Amino acid sequence: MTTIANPVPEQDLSGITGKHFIYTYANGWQYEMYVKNARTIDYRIHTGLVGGRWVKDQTVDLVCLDSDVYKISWTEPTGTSVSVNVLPAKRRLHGVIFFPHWVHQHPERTVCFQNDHLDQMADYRHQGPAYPICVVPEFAKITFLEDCGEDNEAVIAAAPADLPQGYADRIN
Ligand code: FER
Repeated sequence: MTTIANPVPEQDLSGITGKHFIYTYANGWQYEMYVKNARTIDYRIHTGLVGGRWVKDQTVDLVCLDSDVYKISWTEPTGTSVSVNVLPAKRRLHGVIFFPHWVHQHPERTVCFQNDHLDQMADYRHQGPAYPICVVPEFAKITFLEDCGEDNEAVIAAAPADLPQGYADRIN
């Protein structure tokens, strides 16, 4: 039971840590996420405004809201902020992406393996402009889901363009 003094429900993250999933938002954008551990995700963006972008070791806030309901939130080095609700068993996801104005104007600047360009991203973020923020709230269907265990560096280890043919189209 939660109370005013203790509003935090039981935090069992074992249903999300180690999970690797591919999902398509209602606007057609296809994303892939690996929840490497309770503090860290790796991801690839297959299609959409910043398709081709990929990132390892993004620090996140991960919580359990209820059984089979998780929320993952973070701010990117670019200044883009994301909050994603994930319901793995229901294969349902809802993401809200908050793009700074400069990313919306010049998405191609962020399409890279970000880990190799962190100083460049910090420069762009500083340059801005940040405002107006472009808010993109969308539901998505999880089309592929597997358990890879925690801290597996092989799950997200190549650019979206260098994956085997059909990699992101697998359905299970
Ligand atoms: C997601 C939505 C947005 C996601 C990542 C982003 C891994 C990142 C966007 C960006 O940095 O431009 O569902 O999952």
